[in-house]
Amino acid sequence: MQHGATLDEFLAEHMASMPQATELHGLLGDIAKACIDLSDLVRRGELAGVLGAAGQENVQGEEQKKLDVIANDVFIELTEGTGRLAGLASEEMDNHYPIPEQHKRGRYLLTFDPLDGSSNIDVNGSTGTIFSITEHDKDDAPVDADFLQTGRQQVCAGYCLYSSASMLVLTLGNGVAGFTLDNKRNEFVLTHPNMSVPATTNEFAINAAYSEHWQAPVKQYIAHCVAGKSGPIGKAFNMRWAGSMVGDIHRILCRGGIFMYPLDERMIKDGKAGKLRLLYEANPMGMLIEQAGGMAHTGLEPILDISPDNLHQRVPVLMGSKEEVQRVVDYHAAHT
Ligand code: P6P
Repeated sequence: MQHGATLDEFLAEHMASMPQATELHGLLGDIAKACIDLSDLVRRGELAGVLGAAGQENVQGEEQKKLDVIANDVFIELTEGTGRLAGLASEEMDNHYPIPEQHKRGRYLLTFDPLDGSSNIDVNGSTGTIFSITEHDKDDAPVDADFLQTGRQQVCAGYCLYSSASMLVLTLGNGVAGFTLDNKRNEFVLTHPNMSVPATTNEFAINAAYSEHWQAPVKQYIAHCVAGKSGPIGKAFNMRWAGSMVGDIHRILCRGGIFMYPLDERMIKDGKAGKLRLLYEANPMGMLIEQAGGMAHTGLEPILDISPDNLHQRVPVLMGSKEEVQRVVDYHAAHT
């Protein structure tokens, strides 16, 4: 498929041989529409009156931004009545959102983080929407447990990055494609047909403010990175931390890197298994990274193999260039 094709044209060609293509193609069109609406709101910021706190907390106990709530509502409004979804679940809702009685239920479950990195929104930093699509192959309405599928069961995963350009990046299980929003046409246009993560890198992404809490394998790895050419890894490293997983993962899909949000002693004390959520952050991003030739791991197991316990389960996250992720996995093995 050539540069400049629209998302619609790309999906028509790539999904021609897929079963239920029409419904999934339509759902991706709905998601694209929601992302275009959000991109406009993010870009207009204060002019649209969407900055600042919403004055309430979400199920994670995190302060919600106005745009967290607005983004969640935009996705519900644009998808609940299309007959393509059996249900939705998101970071912003305690339980799943059932399709209202008056609407036909469809085949797919949409699990999403409506506005990832929302702490960046008031300072004009990168933010994004992350989405994961699985199937609900039962006649009855789904319950929360029906969303608890492994990352390997995703039929589609993607994100929309709201940054200097807005980009939709997705995988249907056969490679990763990136589309740039043409604001003049309000269309996503194919600009990155085959995104792939370089196997090697010299760039790591981690919030180094928490280094005192890291466990031994992570402390050892970062120490080896900053030891530079004379250190055990034998090369000088650079560091980036976007404060939004979408921003960091997009950079890694473009030029390589290793993204780390590991388990640390603070989390263990708080009874948490990590910071990032499995169903709507680690799984969709893990599918994209693996489809792009990278590696997605907790340090102890591949992320996509995890059987979820609950909608908002947290996991440690290491993902990106295979050589460095494997190195950190080896450091974990050496410490067990
Ligand atoms: P910290 C955003 O809140 C998020 O969930 C990810 O998008 C991002 O990578 C991470 O948390 C940032 O966490 O602790 O650096 O603010």
